[in-house]
Amino acid sequence: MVLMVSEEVREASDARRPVVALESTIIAHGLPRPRNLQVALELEDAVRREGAVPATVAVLDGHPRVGLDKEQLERVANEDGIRKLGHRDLPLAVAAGVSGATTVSATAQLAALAGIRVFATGGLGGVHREWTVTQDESADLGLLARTRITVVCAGVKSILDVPATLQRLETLGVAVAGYGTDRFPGFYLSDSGHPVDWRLDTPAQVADVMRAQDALDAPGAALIVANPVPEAEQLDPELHARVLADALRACAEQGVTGQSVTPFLLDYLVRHTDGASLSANLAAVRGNVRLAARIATAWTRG
Ligand code: PSU
Ligand code: MN
Repeated sequence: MVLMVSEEVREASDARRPVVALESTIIAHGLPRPRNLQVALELEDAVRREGAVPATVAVLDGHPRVGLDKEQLERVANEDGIRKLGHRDLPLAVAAGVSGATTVSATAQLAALAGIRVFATGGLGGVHREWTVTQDESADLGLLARTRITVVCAGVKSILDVPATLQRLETLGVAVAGYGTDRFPGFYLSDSGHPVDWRLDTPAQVADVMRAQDALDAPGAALIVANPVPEAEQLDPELHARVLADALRACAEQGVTGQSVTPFLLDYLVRHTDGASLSANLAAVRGNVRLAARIATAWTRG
């Protein structure tokens, strides 16, 4: 098997102790250096403090890895030329022997392969604005439509067309629930301005839904637990609207397309909000990681 699962993660899984998968694209391409390494370590620590085992996922020298040691995390954070790998890129990266950070889609696929059921990230990819022209829809959505995993996120990235993404998730049959809210969170913002149909308030309730997914033996699809960033830590909505409009304009003017769009927009927001978008992003991810660890704990107790 090409998949390399760390000893710590394998032991925890075998003993049915809680494990939380973490993606690495946010580390390599979503956050600025040197803060990114600190954040990677901090997120792993947050999972441990909740009594669960973190399993950061990446591909190193053609080996897909689930669970990284400190040196491997450092490579993801600092290595120049580390690629961004969606799930379609995995076989190509393995055969070529290259290294890359995994997006939500690639992480979910590898985590599921390793038998991990709970996964935390910042914001999901989705349908981009101007979709009718560019056809740019993140591969995250298609993969989540056929992977039985619970993803804790702060909604979808607000740089996207949020209502179109919610519609796609409905069409694809992916379950979505707000955590402690009936509003769909807006990544940097606590509320995207759109409602969600279902609300869950405790990790035990989330675990019940996961068990119901299994009991129904329905087609393998994800459960999205949309956990809002606390209002006190969100990005100022007015600043968000203004800078995002500028960022989208700059993206179009500079002809940025494909995989580069998301990192470009996230970086633009960091630079033009004086780091405020970074603080909101980090607050969201931290909250998601903690909640994911609690859900994984409730899940293993069932
Ligand atoms: N969440 C963040 N920052 C990120 C991402 C998520 O807070 O950088 C990454 C995830 O890995 C997600 C990817 O899968 O952005 C989506 O990229 P694209 O739109 O190219 O599919
Ligand atoms: Mn894209």
